Amino acid sequence: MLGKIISFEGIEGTGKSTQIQRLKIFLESKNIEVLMIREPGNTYIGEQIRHLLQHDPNVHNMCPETELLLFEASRAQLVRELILPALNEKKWIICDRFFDSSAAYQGAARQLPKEIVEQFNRFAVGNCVPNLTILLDIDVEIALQRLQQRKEKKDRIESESIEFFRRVREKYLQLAREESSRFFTIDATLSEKVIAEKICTYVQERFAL
Ligand code: Z5A
Repeated sequence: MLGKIISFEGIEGTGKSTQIQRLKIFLESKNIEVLMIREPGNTYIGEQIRHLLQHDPNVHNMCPETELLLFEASRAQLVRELILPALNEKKWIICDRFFDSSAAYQGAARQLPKEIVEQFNRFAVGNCVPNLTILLDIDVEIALQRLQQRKEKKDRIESESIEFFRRVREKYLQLAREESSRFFTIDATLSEKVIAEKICTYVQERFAL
């Protein structure tokens, strides 16, 4: 049997990184080997692309088409260099974002054609579709308040308008309705502990751990 892929999605500040750490500890307590990845990034190529996409101070005018292709390039490399080998070793992969992020950010928020984004997503990942996608859903204003407490400077995508993030959130909710057997949606305003308990209970039951 191959390993499994669990992806986490949601707008920024929903607590993905926090919950991923907790799920990793839970899975390891069941003697499951876990590989954690984040998009974009992880491979050498992916980290160079992450810098270009988010932090390079010389990037001011990236067009949506380029943005999509860069996310997909990072993803294609990640799948072949890390995810497929780990699945073959029966590891479970926890992804901090995967192709649904492109549907939400580049498709819905940047308003690139849905069909094009879907085609590029398929091209980048091949058969690597998550067994489960956990959507941490939160009101955009609350997520942005959480992020304001951070000291770091906002990156290029974080600097987008509130309307942009509303479109991202709506798209995630739509995907969760359309693919209800893959998605598990959680109210991210609950406490960290309660969210973690809900996720671990769900994963335990779903995969009969
Ligand atoms: N992007 C894209 O456009 N297209 C794509 O295909 C892909 C990505 C793959 C990657 O950002 C950016 O790339 C992202 C989408 C875009 N940009 N935006 N905007 P990233 O990797 O730098 O960051 P992120 O994925 O958006 O996540 P984040 O900022 O690290 O947030 P988070 O992981 O969801 O949340 P957190 O760090 O766990 O928690 C945030 C804060 O809330 C922190 O202070 C916690 O202590 C607090 N927290 C966590 N849980 C709770 C609860 N339950 N209650 C109260 N407070 C909490």
